[in-house]
Amino acid sequence: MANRIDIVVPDLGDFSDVEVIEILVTAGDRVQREDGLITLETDKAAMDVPSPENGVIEELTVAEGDKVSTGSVIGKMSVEVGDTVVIKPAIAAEPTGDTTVMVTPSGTAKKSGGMQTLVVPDIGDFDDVEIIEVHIAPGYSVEIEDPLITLETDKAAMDVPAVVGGTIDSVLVKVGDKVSEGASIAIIDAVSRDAAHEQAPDAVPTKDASPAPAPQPVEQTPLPKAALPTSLPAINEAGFSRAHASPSVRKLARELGVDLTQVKGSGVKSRILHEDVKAFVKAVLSGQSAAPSGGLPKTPSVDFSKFGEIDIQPLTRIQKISGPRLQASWINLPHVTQHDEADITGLEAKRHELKGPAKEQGISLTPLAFILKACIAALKEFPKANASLSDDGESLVYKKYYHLGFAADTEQGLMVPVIRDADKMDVYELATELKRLSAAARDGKLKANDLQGASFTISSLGGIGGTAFTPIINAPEVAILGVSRATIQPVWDEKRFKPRLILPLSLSYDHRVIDGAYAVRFTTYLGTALEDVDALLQAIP
Ligand code: CAO
Repeated sequence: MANRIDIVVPDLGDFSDVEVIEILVTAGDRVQREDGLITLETDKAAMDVPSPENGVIEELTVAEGDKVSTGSVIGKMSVEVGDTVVIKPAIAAEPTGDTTVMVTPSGTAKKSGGMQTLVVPDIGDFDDVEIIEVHIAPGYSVEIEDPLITLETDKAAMDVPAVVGGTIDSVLVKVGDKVSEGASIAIIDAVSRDAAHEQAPDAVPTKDASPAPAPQPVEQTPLPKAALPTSLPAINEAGFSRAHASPSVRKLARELGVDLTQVKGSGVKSRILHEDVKAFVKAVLSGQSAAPSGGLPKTPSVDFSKFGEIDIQPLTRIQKISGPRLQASWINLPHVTQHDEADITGLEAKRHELKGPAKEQGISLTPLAFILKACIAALKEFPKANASLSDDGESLVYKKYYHLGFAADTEQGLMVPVIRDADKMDVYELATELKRLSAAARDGKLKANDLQGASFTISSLGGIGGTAFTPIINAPEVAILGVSRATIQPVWDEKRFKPRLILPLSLSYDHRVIDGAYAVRFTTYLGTALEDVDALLQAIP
């Protein structure tokens, strides 16, 4: 037996006469409690009205463009007896979980740009609302309306978007903080609104808006057409959170495994609608649309709690961004790793001599500064290692600059700051830059520019240990040098074994660009350069 009940718009807080912008269900649809039924939008918010119960929609009495307020009847549904048939007119009484409110504050940006504080806008009746997600970090580029943080009360989750575009200078909140209207979220180095308008006249962010700068400057290279799979690409978490879509569309996309950054929105202001998500899935499955990555067999999904106690910790934002990029490089580039060794006995003797005086000047002279210097020499001799493949894969782009990235281990995850024009620096300057950038990485103070434009990368695990490893190339670069811990080894000098300090080197290279002979010539040259410490110490060539 079924009961027929009215579907009523719950408490909308201060809003009334709110426009219906999307109808999410039709008569005959079976829905679960909290499924979105219609989407409403005010000048400050987009919100889904959730189903009050499990049941079947009998009719909807509203259409897109209609205006509704708290208590408006929007349709009827039949609810199975046995289910609680209690309609709670106030959303306040019922946690909705799925009700996301996109709050668009009415704040304005200073015309001239400059440092500005981003604050929590009017969020209706809510106070002391918990931050459940922080979408930004120092150095991130944001566009107007990009989400900064997500707040959650017992009745709603809401994104707080940027009112001005620019580069985040510092973030003043963290997950778990409680905030109210007017609380400071972040300091932004704003671009002027005029400038933003020049790029996007209606100031509406599009899905093509430039994403936040990545901690690793790795571009995702599409698979060749012939290899395109007919399954869905992996979700790009960074882009997903920026997509212009209502909560129920996001939920649908999550359920179907659709990456919203790949979907073209056909709604108002390019909003992604349910139909867009469904059309995208159909197109991919029918092979009409090319999924840019993915299509790989999935690893098994395991309920670990069946085997013992577990603790689930969310990935950091940096891990969420760098993970797919590392995977893209690993999948798209044919990696080969050349292992080699360099005798750095002389280099270390000299470094120990210079270390003390350098320290007095505040310079920490580690072996890495010398390795960077030797790499510059090797890159000049073997320019393919400093090149990239062109987008069409038909030519090589040789770079006349030497911007060296180096992997830095931080609490938030792996970051790759870039030493610009490293060829113009001596070992002391390189050591100074290493220290400055690795400290900035660990303190979350890197600027977008510090993370971009590397032409070659070094990943040194020498301070920690290890004998060899296979670093993943920071695509679109074509090579990366891994450095492990130097150890004393017996070396035969035709008469006897001598104790020498041997540094393990591991050069991963893109085999489309560099072949084995070129790679081993590179590492041999690098080893020779590391043995000639006096040449490395010479002033800038
Ligand atoms: N062999 C032996 N000792 C080494 C060495 C090597 N290859 N490299 C560094 N050391 C020594 C240094 O000399 C220093 O000792 P002293 O103070 O006595 O001179 C000590 O180890 C610590 O060095 P460091 O790690 O603090 O400094 P660094 O300049 O070598 O490295 C940085 C800086 C940022 C690269 C490093 O701190 C770091 O984060 N490394 C991890 C990189 C990483 O995670 N790579 C993996 C990427 S893939 O997941």
